[in-house]
Amino acid sequence: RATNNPLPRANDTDTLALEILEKLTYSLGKTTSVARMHDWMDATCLAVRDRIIDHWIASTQKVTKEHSKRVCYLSMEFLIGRLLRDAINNLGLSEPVKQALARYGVDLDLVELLEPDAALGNGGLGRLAACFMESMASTEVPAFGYGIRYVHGFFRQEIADGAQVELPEDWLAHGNPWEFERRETAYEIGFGGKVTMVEEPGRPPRYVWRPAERVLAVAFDTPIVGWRGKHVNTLRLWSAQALDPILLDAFNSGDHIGALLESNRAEAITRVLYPADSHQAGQELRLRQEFFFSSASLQDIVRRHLQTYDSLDNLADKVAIQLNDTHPAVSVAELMRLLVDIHGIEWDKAWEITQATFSYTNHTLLPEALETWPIHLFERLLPRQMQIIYAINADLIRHARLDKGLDDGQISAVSLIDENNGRRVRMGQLAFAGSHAVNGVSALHTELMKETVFRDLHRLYPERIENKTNGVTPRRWLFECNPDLCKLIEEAIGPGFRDNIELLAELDKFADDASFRDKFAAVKLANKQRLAKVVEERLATYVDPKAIFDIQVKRIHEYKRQFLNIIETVALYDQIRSSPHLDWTPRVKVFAGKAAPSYQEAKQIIHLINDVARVINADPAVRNLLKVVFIPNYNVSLAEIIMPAADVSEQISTAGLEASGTGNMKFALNGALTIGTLDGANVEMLEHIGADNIFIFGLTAEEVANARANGHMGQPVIERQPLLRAALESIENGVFSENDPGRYRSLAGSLRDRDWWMIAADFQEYWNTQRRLDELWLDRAKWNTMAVHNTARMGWFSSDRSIGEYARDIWKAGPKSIQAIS
Ligand code: 26W
Repeated sequence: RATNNPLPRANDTDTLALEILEKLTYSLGKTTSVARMHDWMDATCLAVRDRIIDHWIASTQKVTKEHSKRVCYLSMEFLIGRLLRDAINNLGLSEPVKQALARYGVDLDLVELLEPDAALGNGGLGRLAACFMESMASTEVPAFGYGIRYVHGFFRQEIADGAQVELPEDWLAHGNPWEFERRETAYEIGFGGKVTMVEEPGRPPRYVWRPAERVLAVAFDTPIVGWRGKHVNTLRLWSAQALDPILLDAFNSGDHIGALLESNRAEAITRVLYPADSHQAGQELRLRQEFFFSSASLQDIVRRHLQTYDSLDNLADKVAIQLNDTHPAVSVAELMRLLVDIHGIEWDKAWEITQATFSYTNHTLLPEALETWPIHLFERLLPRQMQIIYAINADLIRHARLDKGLDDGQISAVSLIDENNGRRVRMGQLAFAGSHAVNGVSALHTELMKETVFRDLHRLYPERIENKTNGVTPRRWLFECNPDLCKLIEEAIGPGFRDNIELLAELDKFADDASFRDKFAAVKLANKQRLAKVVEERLATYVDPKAIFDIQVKRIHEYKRQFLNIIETVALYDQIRSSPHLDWTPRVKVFAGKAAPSYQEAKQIIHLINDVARVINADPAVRNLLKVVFIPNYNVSLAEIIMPAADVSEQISTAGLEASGTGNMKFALNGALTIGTLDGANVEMLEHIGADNIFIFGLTAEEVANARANGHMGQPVIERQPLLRAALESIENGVFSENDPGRYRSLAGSLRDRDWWMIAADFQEYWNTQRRLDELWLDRAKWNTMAVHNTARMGWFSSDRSIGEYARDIWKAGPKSIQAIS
């Protein structure tokens, strides 16, 4: 029997030590005596990779043989982080690899730190895609992730004199041990040019697109291994290359620079990730990126399908394509082009296939983040896709008017073309129209989708919108980042939770067991000590691990309200100074996160946090009762240290604005208590964890909408609240920015004005809730009981559960056991 699958390898230390040595010798050309730490890192990755490949080949063969339906997850972002620990842990090799390296005097923990952190994403949406990839592998859903192989991922952040500085990120500089270049898997991607109609006797007219420009999309594959190595999926990222890398004519005639221009222009498409996660950049290059990876992925999907089946009629039975937000929404038009223009399928039939194949996830309702493209740009870059969008729109409008009786106003609301802002293509409506299922990412967000951005489309297609609440992978966000807690959990309830995370619920009964609680608290303290060490190393600031670690880490955005947090910090500082005799609970306020480079208000908030930190940390009057730290360059690897070290998790967005949040889940899973608003998935966390174990405050989404509609202003509220008033005055009078006293005048002014983010409106309740936490800290047994309840009740927020629901309700793919979940 021909198979390239070797016998299963032994998982003992001897075997691994030998394999790592072989990689060092024959793949890297180094001996143990000259090997540097990065050589050990490469050798370890390569040795572990071989074992993944064994499983990868087996998984691929099984899926092919069984003709299983595949999920294709199209995402402009995959915020992966490091992969070595994930791979070692999922393959059950943690101990043998550690021991094997120890034989050469090498520490696995230090080796892991040398792997670059793959930051091919901005924040929540990209990290969700990465968690989903891991969960699809772990739950054996056959899947391809499709995205872009950015040369430069999300920028590196430094803080200089309190302000954010952006530096280029260069994760590929020393090669990437996980990826395989597939030079044979390459597709031509066109841009611009003309569309002509070809008429042949006896046949309907055909449209032929002749692009003015073509670039090549080349596949790079990374295997994603699931829990216990049961299944391995592929993350396929596209890299742009010039079709003709150097123009030989120009080269030969001596124009050496000109000869390379084309390859530069082509390769620019995948050079850099756009660093804005809340504002549409509107740049032509961005639209090129979107079409580039959409078209490459669809050509790949269609080609692979036709390798097995002789027709595209059954495409939707064999592939489900998930659109991760609207970034790949042009796929709807591109698949129609492939089906109709290239494969000669009749329009209505093609539309049926398209709708049955696609589904779309919305991740934000913020109007400024909804993608629209000017018609003239779209038309110039993608002339045929523009025609197809017009045709889809005509069908949609005809249906709305004739079958559903919509009036002109309602028609203009559902139209794929926005006529009110200089004619633009609405990517959200396009994704909605082209999909059989559309989902939000938390219960609240899904309801708001129905009432706001998709109100009219929802009325037209009331069955289409459904909810799929986000989740996070417990492998990375509990097992790998908090091994000591897992050991403790296993001692209490046995190892079953590692295969079925909902079994964490059995931990609930240990919440009142004093000896368990103490051990739980001891693990938390050790994790806080580890974070304190990082803070000391990076900021030269001492923080006391015995104080409350109160942490807010996420992208910096006005709606996420880091500003509210820092105002409360300033108010607390004032109170400690004016009443030093009171019994204040020591607190460390930790912040981290990046601002989009062009988002001035967010950058000001970072500056303010750093200014406040400098003043408070240097003031002997607060006697270490309060410390403020902003840790630069927040990324996945830093999050893995932070999540296990939190006592308090700040999830304080203006209600109705945070679609779900996933950091909230990581914190609570690791035993932090949440202070948060009734927003996104916080609402469902409240339901699972129970009102006694979470600290909810503030206006509801409905109250926010009403306040805004009724012309809410901050000033009258500020007048009534002395704490807020004093804190705001000190910020706007330059107490924290003596060299530039006016620096925060406009930031503070925005609160006095319409207070759009309801910071003044929510301040007093936020303050009161923080003081309840202070008080609770004094009863440590009670605090720890609540912390245990948090960990015990967070199992439902596993991305395995999210993926199970997508598989069952939307994709109709994956193992029968998953599709049968209740
Ligand atoms: C066009 C610019 C742009 C780029 C990215 C606009 C919007 C985005 C993302 C959709 C923003 C994002 O990451 N949203 C977050 O998605 C997470 C995963 O569902 C949610 O948990 C967060 O609440 C949501 O803000």
